[in-house]
Order: sequence, then structure tokens, then C-alpha cells
Amino acid sequence: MAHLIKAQPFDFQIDLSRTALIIIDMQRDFIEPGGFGESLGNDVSKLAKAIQPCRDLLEAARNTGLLVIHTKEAHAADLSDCPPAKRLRGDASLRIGDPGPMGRILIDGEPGSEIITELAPLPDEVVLVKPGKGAFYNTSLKDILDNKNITQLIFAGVTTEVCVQSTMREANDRGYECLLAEEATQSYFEEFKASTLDMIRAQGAIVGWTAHVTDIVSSLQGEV
Ligand code: TIU
Repeated sequence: MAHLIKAQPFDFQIDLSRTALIIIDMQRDFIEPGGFGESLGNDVSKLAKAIQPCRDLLEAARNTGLLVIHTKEAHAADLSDCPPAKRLRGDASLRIGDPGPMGRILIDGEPGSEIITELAPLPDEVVLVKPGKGAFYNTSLKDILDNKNITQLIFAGVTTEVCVQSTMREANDRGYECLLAEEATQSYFEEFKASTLDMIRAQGAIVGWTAHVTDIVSSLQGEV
């Protein structure tokens, strides 16, 4: 059934039977102290604002029966999927694979790689481990979406200009219509978040649409 969601740069016509919610990398390594995000010099408390809006979206998506996909940026324990160029970049205090207070940094299966408890996946939801910033790179995401006839994607998660934007651009090039939930995404840099939203919806939705979480939730609930 088609619904209209109030969005920018113009309303988003959503077909709930062909829509998935993708929550990007709401994992301890980015949101809690002692993980990858902090090791890069970031103030991780800035991401907390996205948690409740993500919960609201997740609850609405579950009630509506949407396909829900949670992603995690994480690498294999032997680092075989982590290019040295990624591991050695910059002057991080802890590098990918180093032991930290939440286990080895950005390694799948370590406590830091877990999705935060507020957004814990249900057993029937997809948890996609991705080695890159974009969720299509070296993952089965396209197959998962194709097998469910998904053509529209609602995005939430962190960080707006890195993994969320990379994934939206990958999805847009693959023919998906992408809607970013504004309050449910966050960056360590407020100005980067604002610019990313502008870039996405510029030029007649060149990458996709943005909408407020309240407008998405009311549309999912059939209130508009
Ligand atoms: N550093 C930063 O802003 N983000 C990442 O490294 N990964 C994700 O955005 N998930």
C-alpha cells in the first residue's frame, strides 16, 4: 500500500511492501567511550541524540512488518578483510584490531562491535557485518534486498557523512529510492551532518530524500 511521507525536497511515495529500514552501525564502537570512534579523537557523546529517534523508527518498522536490517562495521579477527591502508591511516590512539576497554577495536564478535542494547536486534532481523563504510561493499546486502523485492530504503544510524552517506550513494546507484531519517542520524561534526542532508536532497533528490522521524512514523502507522 502506498503512503506519502512529508519529505525534502518533495514528498516521498512509499510502498510499504517493498521497503526496508536499514540502521547503520549503531554499535558500541562508535557510540560509547573506549571504542573506534573515540580512538579517532571524536567526542562520542555527540551521537547519543540519535538513539531515541532510532528506537521510535525501529518500533514503527517492527509494528508495520518492514524488513529490518542492522549493520555493523567490523572486521574478521585475523584482519584479512581490513586493508592496511585503513588500519594504518592517521594517528589513532588505538588501531583496528588493538585491544581496548571493549575488546579488540572494530573486530566482529568483540563487545565493542555489538549493537547498543537500546536498539538490540530481534532474532529474525538481519545483522549485516560490513568491512567498509558502504554496506554494499563485500556484503550480501543486494541479494538480501533483491530476494525480498525491496526497492525503497529508509536509513538511520551513524555517522551521517561517513557510513550512512556512503551506503545511500551505493544504494542510489543500484536503483533504490533512499530516505534518510533526519533525527535518527548523527555525526561527530554537526556541520557535516547539516551539509550531508543538504547534499543528499539537492538537485531534485540527487541521492535521495530526508524526512523527520515523526513524519515517517506517522506515515508507517497509517495516520497520514
Ligand atoms: N569515523 C566515522 O565518522 N565513521 C566511521 O568510521 N564509520 C561509520 O560511520 N560507521
